Amino acid sequence: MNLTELNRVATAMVAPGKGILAADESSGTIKKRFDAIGVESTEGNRRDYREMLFRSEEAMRQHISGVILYDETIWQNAKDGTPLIKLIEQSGAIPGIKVDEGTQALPMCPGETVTVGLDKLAERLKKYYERGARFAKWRAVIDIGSGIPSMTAISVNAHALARYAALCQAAQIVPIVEPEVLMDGDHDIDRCYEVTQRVLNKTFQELRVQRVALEGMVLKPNMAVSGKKCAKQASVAEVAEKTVRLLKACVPAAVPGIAFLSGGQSDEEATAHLDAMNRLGRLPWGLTFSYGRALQAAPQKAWSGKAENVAAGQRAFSHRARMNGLASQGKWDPSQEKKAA
Ligand code: 5MM
Repeated sequence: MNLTELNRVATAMVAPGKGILAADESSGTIKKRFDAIGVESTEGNRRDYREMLFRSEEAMRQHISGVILYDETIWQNAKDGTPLIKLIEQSGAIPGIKVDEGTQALPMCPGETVTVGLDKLAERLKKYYERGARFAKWRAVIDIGSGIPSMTAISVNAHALARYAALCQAAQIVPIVEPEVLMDGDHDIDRCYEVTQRVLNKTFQELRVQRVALEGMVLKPNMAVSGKKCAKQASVAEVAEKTVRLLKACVPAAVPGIAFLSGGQSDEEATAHLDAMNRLGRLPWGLTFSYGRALQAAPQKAWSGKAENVAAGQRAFSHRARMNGLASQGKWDPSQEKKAA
């Protein structure tokens, strides 16, 4: 393992003004997104949609450091025969790959899941590296509810995340470690804080036990936010202050960067939260975005599966990428949203 090179890639993934496009929706998830805009989820439509994003010159060159791909996409070619992964490389962004195989019910733990995909992972990573992937992603899902999460769910998911991360580094691939505490539910921000703290502490304990080099990874956490159904929604300032406090307590400074998931926040909320955190002063790590929905909802709607809407889809994507690029430097302002509209 070449740690200097892993650290170089991880640092580039969280470069100031840039962040990660999470375009790694599995077949089930992309179908849901396409259903919402009335587009059939065929292989061709998935290709056309992602090609539209990766050919968005301004967004890709200036605001996107890396793209997380799904297995189908990393082997797909654009309409003109260029591999989609080459479009990403040509834009200067780094290609990455989702390598988990989703979640399964966790035995003896009703309502909880464990993320699977470790079998044959070493062989798969080798093929992805040869294809050009320089980072990978694995998402663990922790739900908050009555009596959950259990220590069992936190522990087995942290163990799997660390196993995955160690395998990635051995294959010269930077692992994005994503332990997502869901924001569904009616819990308040303090409950989210407390659960996320337990999850992050256990995850970093496992990473150390399994000898993962913290300098060669990126963390992709949720923010400390109120549950979607909570009557009292925390303000932007409270989310920023509590999230940064939480991360400072749990994430060693050796980690080069933290790239948040959006988790169901609206586009503008996700941007405002990131911006407010970056305005809080000097932080030990780079703090940026690795958004799926908060980057793609607008371009999906603008495109709606029609070739004549490609330019509008690219404009919508570039706008969100630019807004989040500003937020990653604490330079965003709501008036910039209005100006573009
Ligand atoms: C883009 O969605 C990713 C893949 O999800 P599925 O395996 O469920 O299809 C997902 O892992 C994503 O990278 C993160 O959850 C962050 O996405 P959001 O939309 O929460 O920013």
